[in-house]
Amino acid sequence: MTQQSGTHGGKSSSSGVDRKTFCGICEASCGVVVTVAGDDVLKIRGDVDHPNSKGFLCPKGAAFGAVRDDPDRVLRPLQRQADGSFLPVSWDTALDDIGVRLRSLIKRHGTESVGVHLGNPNGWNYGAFMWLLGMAAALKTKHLYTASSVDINNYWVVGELLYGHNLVTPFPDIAHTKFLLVLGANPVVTHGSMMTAGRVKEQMAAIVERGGRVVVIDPRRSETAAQFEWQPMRPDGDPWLLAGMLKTILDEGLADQEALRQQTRGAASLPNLLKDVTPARVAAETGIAWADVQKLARDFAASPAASLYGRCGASLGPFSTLTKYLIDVINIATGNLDKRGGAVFGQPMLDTEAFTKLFKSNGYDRWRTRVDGIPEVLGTSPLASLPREIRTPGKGQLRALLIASGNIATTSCASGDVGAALDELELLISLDPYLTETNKRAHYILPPTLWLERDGLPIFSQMHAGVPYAQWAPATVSARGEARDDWWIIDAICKQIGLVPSPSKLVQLLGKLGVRLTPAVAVDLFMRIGPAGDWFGLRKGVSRKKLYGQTSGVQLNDAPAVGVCRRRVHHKGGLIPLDQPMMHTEMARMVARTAEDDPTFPLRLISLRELRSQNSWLHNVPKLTTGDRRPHLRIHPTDAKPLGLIDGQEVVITSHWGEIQAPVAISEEMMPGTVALPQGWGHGGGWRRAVAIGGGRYNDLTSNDAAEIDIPSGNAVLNGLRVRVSQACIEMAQAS
Ligand SMILES: Nc1nc2c(c(=O)[nH]1)N[C@H]1C(S)=C(S)[C@@H](COP(=O)(O)OP(=O)(O)OC[C@H]3O[C@@H](n4cnc5c(=O)[nH]c(N)nc54)[C@H](O)[C@@H]3O)O[C@H]1N2
Ligand SMILES: Nc1nc2c(c(=O)[nH]1)N[C@H]1C(S)=C(S)[C@@H](COP(=O)(O)OP(=O)(O)OC[C@H]3O[C@@H](n4cnc5c(=O)[nH]c(N)nc54)[C@H](O)[C@@H]3O)O[C@H]1N2
Ligand code: SF4
Ligand SMILES: [Mo]
Repeated sequence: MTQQSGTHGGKSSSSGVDRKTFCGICEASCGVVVTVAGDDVLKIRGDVDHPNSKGFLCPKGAAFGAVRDDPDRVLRPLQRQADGSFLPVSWDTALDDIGVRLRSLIKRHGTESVGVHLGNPNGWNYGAFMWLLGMAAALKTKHLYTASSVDINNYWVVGELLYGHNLVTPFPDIAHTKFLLVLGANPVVTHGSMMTAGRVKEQMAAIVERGGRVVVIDPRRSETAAQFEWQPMRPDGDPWLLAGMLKTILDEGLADQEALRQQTRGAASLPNLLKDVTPARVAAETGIAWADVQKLARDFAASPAASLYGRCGASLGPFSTLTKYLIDVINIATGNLDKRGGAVFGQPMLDTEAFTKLFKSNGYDRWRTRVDGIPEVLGTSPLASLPREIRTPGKGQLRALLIASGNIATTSCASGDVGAALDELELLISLDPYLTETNKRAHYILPPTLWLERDGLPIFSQMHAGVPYAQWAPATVSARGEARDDWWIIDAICKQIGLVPSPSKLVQLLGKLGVRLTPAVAVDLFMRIGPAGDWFGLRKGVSRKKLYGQTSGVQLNDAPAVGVCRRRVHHKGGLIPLDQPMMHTEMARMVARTAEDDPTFPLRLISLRELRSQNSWLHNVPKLTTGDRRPHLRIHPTDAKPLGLIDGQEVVITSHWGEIQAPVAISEEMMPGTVALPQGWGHGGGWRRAVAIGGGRYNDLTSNDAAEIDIPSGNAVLNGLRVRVSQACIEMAQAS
């Protein structure tokens, strides 16, 4: 089989040829123009013709040529030796040996002993995404893990509960809103998550310019909070704040009864849900005066077009499903769902909801995990359970794992435990361009192409695009070394064990008869019969061929359609069922939980994302790692002073579960009592610059205890950790 590639009619410029695609690093999926000479990437700049990003580019996208040409990049399959070192081997040797090992393992323990993990970069790698899910389906394994369980499982659960499909996730119509309420998100740095809004900083500034407001609720005066109205709040105060706001809206008759009648059923249950939410408790849990909570609720309800938006800060606490439920209920109850300038439904080029429904991949709690009994979400198990699934004997014990673009020994909760558990696997295969702290434990590291080197379709970003658009661009440069598209590698591994990676019985059968689809053909077929498709020439619409000819993308609409709620809700009658027994249970659990201060762990730790980093990677790029890039612990002067800390001093951070070191940065950007540390650092393996930078690994402080996660969704708790901070030298002296 050959790798997929396409012709790319680029414009010549004096020093090379310009080719268009989109940046495959984060959800913004900015359109880019890549200047190529021969096979060299000379320059990457923003594409002014892109319907969403309109020429924007951040430092990460601009520097990506250095990742492609990184001297530390893995360019041949690597096989681990007895002494832990790696030797390059041929593809045939690697694949044949993987085949032998997998066949033996499956013979002894069945296909359910083999697992698959999808890390974050699969979101810009549609072929890998489909083939990995297809592989898990063909294996009939419950060991399907994704980065979603340390990120966004709460969204997927609430999507299923409220709208009847995990992937239905309304997002702010930022171009038209008059009031954007941001709960635990920092789009000025992260460029938007579950909200693909090009030039997001400018679009937020425009809200204020047209007389509206942007209010940011965050324990840290983040880069976003610093530019707009900042309301500090204690970590994990989110569900309390929202419950207090909803209570105010209902008690004061501010709810939009007509919207509730038109869009929902079960609204009468809401007062009962909030019966134990008292002003005093809300104020204590959030650190925000009750009068201010009430004012926020009134202002939000009074706005002609408001949207409440929460992301990682509201997704990685102990009650994240309840939090996301309350976010949506407030949007709905104030009449802002499915309204211009409110929270809108996406209008994708590719109907991912129909696609997943066709193969029954969407769903919630259709089964529970073997060891911890956690409900499945979209057919996946949570990363928190992974080490226990590896270690707990019995039928279905996880013995072999294929990880594609995941660095879970850093990014998953209890990262130290994850690393140690991976060592216990009979077979670990990693698809990654680098030798990381995760895959240094692998038996094989297989080199993938990167986004510039493969064709691209923004499969994930298109679901939440502020300006609906379609784009599909061919590869801009050829693969380096012996790198292969991830999907090709997955397909080759599946062939070794006689599987066709697909959830479709028909496709599996065809594959066994020798007709193997490529992801491009499968997606093109589906897209052409979909909402934006050309129905094979029967109407004006998109196809791969057409999009390849317009590599900046095609705008499908000025803004996502509104007034579509009934059609977009998959529940019977198109009504949103607001009465959710599980949310009553969660509320009771939250109310019963006493948040007593623990003097031995007086501070609360939250995660921090940086402009020149992407989760746990891009840390080997010189241009993105100038200056002192060690992760610094941000601490308020009033917390630093009694500890006798001075700026830059090394401290020990201790949680219930671990201990790491970091230099401090004393800053008033923190709310007193709260400290913040960049996540994704503390590298090992063969990315030399990243390893040399060093730094503490945030998730060595987090827990994967089944009681410490968000119970309904299995989402990890990574923010709001109770910690203590002490001077490194004093701690060391005590230890000796
Ligand atoms: N530059 C850059 N961009 C990225 C990434 C990156 O690593 N770097 N990662 C990408 C990924 S995978 C994702 S998911 C998105 C995430 O996108 P965002 O959610 O916008 O990113 P975070 O920086 O995690 O924002 C979380 C905010 O919540 C605050 N916070 C922490 N705890 C709490 C809390 O308990 N309550 C409230 N209200 N706030 C809290 C933090 O201080 C922070 O400002 O970003 C994406 N974009
Ligand atoms: N403490 C704390 N931890 C967090 C978070 C937090 O806010 N705080 N955020 C969480 C979130 S939101 C997320 S999404 C996860 C992200 O965590 P992961 O899913 O682990 O993702 P990344 O760190 O972005 O990248 C993982 C790997 O993908 C590789 N890679 C890049 N491109 C490709 C490619 O095209 N193909 C292949 N095969 N590999 C590729 C990179 O080299 C890297 O090693 O981290 C989570 N962890
Ligand atoms: S914002 Fe995201 S998509 Fe845009 S250039 Fe930066 S990393 Fe790439
Ligand atoms: Mo994420």
